[in-house]
Amino acid sequence: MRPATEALIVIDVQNDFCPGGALAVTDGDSIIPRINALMDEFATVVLTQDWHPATHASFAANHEGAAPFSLTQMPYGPQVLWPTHCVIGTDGAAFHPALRTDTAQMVIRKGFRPEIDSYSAFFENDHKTPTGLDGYLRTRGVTTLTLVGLATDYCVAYSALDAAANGFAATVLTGACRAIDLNGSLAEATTKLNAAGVTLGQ
Ligand code: VGL
Ligand code: ZN
Repeated sequence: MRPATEALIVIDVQNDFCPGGALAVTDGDSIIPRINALMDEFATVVLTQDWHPATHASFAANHEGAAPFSLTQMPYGPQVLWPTHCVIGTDGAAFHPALRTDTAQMVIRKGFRPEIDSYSAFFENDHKTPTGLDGYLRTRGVTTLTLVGLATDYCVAYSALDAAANGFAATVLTGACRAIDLNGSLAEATTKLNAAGVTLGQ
C-alpha cells in the first residue's frame, strides 16, 4: 500500500471511450485490468466521468454543418467538435462494466455545463472554473497523484498539467492510458507534460 498522501486518478473509463462506443479510443478497454489492479495500491481512488448534456457545445451535431473532429473557436479558445458522447444518464456515459468502482471514494463529473467543455479533472476548458477536485485532494492531505485512463492526449494530459500547475507531484502511467491521437495531439501532449514536470511512467 502506498502512503496516504498518494491518490490514483482514473480518468473517463466510460463505455463511449471504449470499443463500440461513440468516441471509441483504440484498445481503450485493454487498460482496465491494469487499472483495477492498481486500485489495490492506493488508499484514495478518484474516478472521473465525462458528463455532457445533449445540447453540449463540444458536439459537432450542435453546430450547423460541422464535421466531427473539426476545430472551432469558443470564447475560451480553440475547441475540437466531437461526435456526441457521454450524454448524461446514457449507457455510453456509464463506467465500463469491467472497471472496478467499489474502490472509488469520489467520482468527479465534468463537462456538464452546456457552453463549456471540460477535459481536465481540475478545471473546465476556460482554465478558470474549478471542479472542486483540488480542494477534495488537499483537504484529504494528498500531495502526489498517479493518473491513468482515457484519453492520454486529452483528458488525462489536461488533468496532469493542471495537477502539476496546482502543485501536485504528478505521474502519468502511459501503459495504463490510450490516446485518441488527432492531428499530432499525442506528441503535443507529451511535450507539454514533459515541460510541466509531469513524470511519464509505464
Ligand atoms: C475526452 C474528448 C472529449 C477524454 C472527453 O476523456 O479524453 N476527449 N471528451
Ligand atoms: Zn467529452
